[in-house]
Amino acid sequence: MSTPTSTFPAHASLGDQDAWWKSAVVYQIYPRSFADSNGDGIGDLPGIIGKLDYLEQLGVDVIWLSPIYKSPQDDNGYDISDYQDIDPMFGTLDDVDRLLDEAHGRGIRVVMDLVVNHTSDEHPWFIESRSSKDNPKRDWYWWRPAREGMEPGTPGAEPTNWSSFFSGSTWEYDETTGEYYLHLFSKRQPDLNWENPEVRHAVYEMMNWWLDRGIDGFRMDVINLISKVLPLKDGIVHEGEGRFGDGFPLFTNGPRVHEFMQEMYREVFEGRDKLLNVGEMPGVTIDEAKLFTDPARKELDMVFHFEHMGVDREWGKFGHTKLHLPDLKAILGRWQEGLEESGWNSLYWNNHDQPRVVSRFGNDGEYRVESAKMLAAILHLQRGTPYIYQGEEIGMTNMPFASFDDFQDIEARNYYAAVKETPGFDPDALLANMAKSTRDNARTPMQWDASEHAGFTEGTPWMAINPNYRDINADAAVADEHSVFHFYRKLIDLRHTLPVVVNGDFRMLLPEDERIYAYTRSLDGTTMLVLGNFSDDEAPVEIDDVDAWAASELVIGNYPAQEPASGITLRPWETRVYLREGDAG
Ligand code: TEU
Ligand code: CA
Repeated sequence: MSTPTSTFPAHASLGDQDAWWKSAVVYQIYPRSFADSNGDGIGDLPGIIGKLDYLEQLGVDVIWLSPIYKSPQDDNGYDISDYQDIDPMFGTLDDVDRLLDEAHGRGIRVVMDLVVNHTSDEHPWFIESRSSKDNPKRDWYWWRPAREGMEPGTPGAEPTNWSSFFSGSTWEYDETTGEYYLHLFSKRQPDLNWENPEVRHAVYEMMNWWLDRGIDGFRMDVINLISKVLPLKDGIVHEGEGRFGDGFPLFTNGPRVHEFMQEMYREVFEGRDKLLNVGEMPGVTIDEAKLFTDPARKELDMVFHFEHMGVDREWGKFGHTKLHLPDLKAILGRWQEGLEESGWNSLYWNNHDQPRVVSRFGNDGEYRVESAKMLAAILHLQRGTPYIYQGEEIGMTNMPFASFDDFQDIEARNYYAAVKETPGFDPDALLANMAKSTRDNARTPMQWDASEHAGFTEGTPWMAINPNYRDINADAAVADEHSVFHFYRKLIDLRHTLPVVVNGDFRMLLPEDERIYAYTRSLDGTTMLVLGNFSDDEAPVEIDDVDAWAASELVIGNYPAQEPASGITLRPWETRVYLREGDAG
């Protein structure tokens, strides 16, 4: 196997070579829906290799692969039964080696998804653990007897009253040994017991095996859930939650999580360089994120928080409300300010768990292209590392789901099964809400061209393809110099070439404006003004010395430049990015 010498670009903006990821852009691939090379309707590794030229043209520096390991696919691969082998549906370890060579040869690093809060129930570790109470691996998972005085297997007999992310209890009764095991997610995703040093060291050994194979880091799935408050106890029961209590505070950012992360660093990352390690952290706060990402603490490089992913939700995942822009600005502004001194932000609108941002926060009809570009500019020019989710760069939209049967995701299917029997259940209202926020929106196949099945597969796609693929596809985008794709390419280039984008101080403007998102970045006497109109209306930008800004250099925009009579009035979904010398703004 020829290993091309890797030519990782050292971008102009870098101060600290080890923090190369400060000027990098990451592209997330959901392999099952990215590109199918063998006609079985499921994306695979050879399919990804075939698209590396496209990703190189886009200009991304890293690809993050959602799990490709052996898995029964209960949660589309986030239920792993062998951490050191590839599920045949995606390919082989040789395919991984080829992907690494081909990506590295193009200056693109490869980060793998690490899912170690839980395994699949088909993992050999769990099969042993569940086999008997005195099996040596019994304590690799969380086993507990039924609640005192309760009949095992009956509702309420679970050891704690926690509810799962995927509905129902977090405990599954196992007849074999008459005890329950813990699963924060599906019952086929038993939680590993990180209190057990044998578990931790088995995980570190596997991580080292992957890094020795040549990968460039990890995206760590729900890594802030690995430490639970002991002893395990009930959560507070909130109004409307039925018999379930809120376990979230008892398993999120737990008492030993930093100890475990620092141990992981010592056992795995010490002495290695040029890696990118990002922790996915539901419920992480700014104060916690400062601890996780402070370089002096040797834990992680950055984290994904979820605060802005709840901004348009009244209650839970499927209770959608309209975006109130000041709320979004308050959240993202706080995170910019909170991590300015030490630590680092991840910047994202999309991933495989979230609906498509142009449908969620933009206008995916009349102003789909303008709003997709505006959203991209607002995100990418903040301080942090931007993440692009497959299809976001061509403005892919939510899917027009028409029935509960259209949902394939376990989160949506379990939720529907749990609520459809409740009194007053309104199927039409729930379907409308679920269609807007189900994770399925992110998992429809990538739209490559206008041919049958959007060029994703020669076979029958595992999931229906968005019918708008004839107009919205990568081929058309690459061919159109005014497309969302080329706008993303220019934003990525700005991050690679303008130090103010990487290291500039952030300042939010117009926090209360309900249509305009405005902020500045400033560094060494250069100031950048980033503007976005989150509305279908024209909107004036009422900031200090607006005329001076209007007369300054327009670095990027999504409308033809217009000569200002005076001031700045943004057109519907317009973004403008100005650059000035001098500490303006
Ligand atoms: O997601 C963690 C997580 O919290 C999500 O389930 C999120 O809360 C929810 O999807 C928001 O609607 C990670 C993975 O990204 C997700 O795909 C997995 O299902 C989950 O962990 C379990 O591994
Ligand atoms: Ca395939």
